[in-house]
Amino acid sequence: MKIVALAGGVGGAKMVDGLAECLPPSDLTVIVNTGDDFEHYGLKICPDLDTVCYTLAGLANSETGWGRAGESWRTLDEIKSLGDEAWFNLGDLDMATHMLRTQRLQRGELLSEITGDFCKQWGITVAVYPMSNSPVRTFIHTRAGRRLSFQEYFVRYQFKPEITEIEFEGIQKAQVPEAALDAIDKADAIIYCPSNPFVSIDPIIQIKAIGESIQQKKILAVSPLIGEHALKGPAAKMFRELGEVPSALNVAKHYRSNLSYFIMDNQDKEQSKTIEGWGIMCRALDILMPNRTQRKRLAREVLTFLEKSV
Ligand code: FO1
Repeated sequence: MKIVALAGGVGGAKMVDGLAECLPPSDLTVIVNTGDDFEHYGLKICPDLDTVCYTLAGLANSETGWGRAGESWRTLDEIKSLGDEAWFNLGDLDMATHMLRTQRLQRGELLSEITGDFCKQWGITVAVYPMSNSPVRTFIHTRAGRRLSFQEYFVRYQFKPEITEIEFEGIQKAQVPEAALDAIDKADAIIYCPSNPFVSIDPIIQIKAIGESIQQKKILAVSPLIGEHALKGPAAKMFRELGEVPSALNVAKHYRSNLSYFIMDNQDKEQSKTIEGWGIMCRALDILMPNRTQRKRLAREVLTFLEKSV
């Protein structure tokens, strides 16, 4: 079964890792959010691409989910001793990725090409694409009237500021890699990974070329919430601040227009009746993925559900 997985953040990377354990490489394509990307110390940083690739390559820091395992912080410590606030934690190993990527982008290479080369070097056989080769930047508008880059909001201010609006700068001019659109065209199903609906999945599906091409496809979403809580990050808080109760039901409602299947946690099973009333087939599973075995287990259950339904 050919799958295209849309992913961002740590939850998305875990789901992708599980799917990569269950599918032959030729049957899995990953399209990753680049709205979190930003320039820092003159380096182009692509956190979600790196989180997905480090996870697939078994290089990721297992405590945080992002950055590298066995990381050292000598350069960042030196940056601090030179008086910089150093609010974004860039490790020495991670710095190599950003330096080389930045140099190659400045030479005019495409982000998708660079990512493909890095995947080869990291022994990743699954196809991983950025959602756009041109910049798409997520900005968070806050109640205090500020327009924060995603990383400033998420890391510098620990997603404390109250959100009033989310903006995807550059999304109208997004250039989706041809191979990513081709993979959607050939896919049997699309999986929205358990990532933040507002700042990880929306930036991908709101790109016109992607939104239109997935319309013809069977789409399954995995809830990033259990009860009223996000497994990680600001998803639940964003629901509240944007006027919705954080719930599996409201995640399904958020994606409703073209969703065929929805996976929620066992804890939220009683919400499936309402969601199935919208014509969306539901399955309640244990959606926690604390380790690689559980990632594979959940991915297998999701694929079995799809195979029986598509
Ligand atoms: N997340 C943090 O909460 N604190 C950090 O200092 C931090 C640094 C960082 C460096 C590289 C990278 O690829 C990711 C990093 N992240 C950090 C995660 C990043 O903010 C992602 O955008 C989130 O995982 C959400 O997608």
